[in-house]
Amino acid sequence: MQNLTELETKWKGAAETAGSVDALEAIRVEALGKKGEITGLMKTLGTLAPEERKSFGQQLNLVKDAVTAAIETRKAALGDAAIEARLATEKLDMTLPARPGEVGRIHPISQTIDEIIAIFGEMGFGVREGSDIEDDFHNFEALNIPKDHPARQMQDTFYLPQKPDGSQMVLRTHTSPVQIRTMQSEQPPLRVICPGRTYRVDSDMTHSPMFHQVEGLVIDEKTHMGHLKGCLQDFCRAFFGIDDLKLRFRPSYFPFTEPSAEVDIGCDRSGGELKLGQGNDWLEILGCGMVHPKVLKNCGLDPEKYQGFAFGMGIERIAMLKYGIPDLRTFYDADLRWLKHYGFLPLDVPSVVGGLTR
Ligand code: 2NL
Repeated sequence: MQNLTELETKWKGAAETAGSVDALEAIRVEALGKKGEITGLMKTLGTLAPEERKSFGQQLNLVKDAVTAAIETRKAALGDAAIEARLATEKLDMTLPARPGEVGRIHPISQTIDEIIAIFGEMGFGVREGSDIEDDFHNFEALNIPKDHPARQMQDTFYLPQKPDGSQMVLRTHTSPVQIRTMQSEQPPLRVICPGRTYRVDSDMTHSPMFHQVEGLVIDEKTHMGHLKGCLQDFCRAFFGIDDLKLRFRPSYFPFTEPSAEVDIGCDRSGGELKLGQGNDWLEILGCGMVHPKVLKNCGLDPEKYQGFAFGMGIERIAMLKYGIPDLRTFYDADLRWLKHYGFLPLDVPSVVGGLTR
């Protein structure tokens, strides 16, 4: 069995001597991230005999708490020092004119959102936006996500401090609350897409605690799965600019849709690089389904009269695929050289007529 004292000493030592916020974050991921050493040991608890599991589990939790505390302490110290250093050295004169010949760039996330809006706009969809801070009802309850659902756990959702009545607001974990509010305040027929920022407690190479999503919602009296398939097929073909792109609808599960499906697009991985629209492989790009009758009811719509479909996708992911951006984390670095390479000129306004791709 692992020597837990050594484990604690090792990671506390690493945290206390970390030389930068980045180095400290790397240590956190190695120790406590989804694939971290301590997290790995947590996962082995299930294989132990009950007696052993209890005592080892308790000790391991103490180690986890101690390492977490050491990281937090070091983070505070490094953070203060880093801010002081930046304040002392970085002064920007915001009144200076732009350099002649230099043009600002549109961030690939903004460009991708504008492209999605242009495609769905052409199909008759409107755009709705909401607040990043939501209540439990609009983010979870109305969506038929039960109280004990894993998505609600502290590890997945950012909770705001408790209010006097005991309730807690959350940073929205998807843009669905915007659609819930649309169903509550507008009458069908509805055709809307909801792009925006979303938040989950997750940070590693392929996950950012803040990311972007777009969700879509269509509600009418006779809207069916055929409309869903046609709509998403037209979208994918227009977005990736591939007229004969193949789609596969794979049965899946979401609490808010029934039936539910995940959509894969055809791709080729044989040559070591990924080619969309060729070959015999599949790549998952979005989730969808027919809005659950309970969700309609929760929004005050009569499920006997109305039905419809919804879908959701991650914007970073489809932007990376379309524009060949290899690393998720670079989206948020505000690196001007990166922006000059991957960014778009202000006059590159997406429109379906002009063709969306450059
Ligand atoms: C995914 C899957 C999905 C929805 C989102 C939705 C919203 C309402 C009612 C019913 Cl208000 N459904 N949204 C439905 C299916 C899938 O997202 O993979 N997103 C990244």
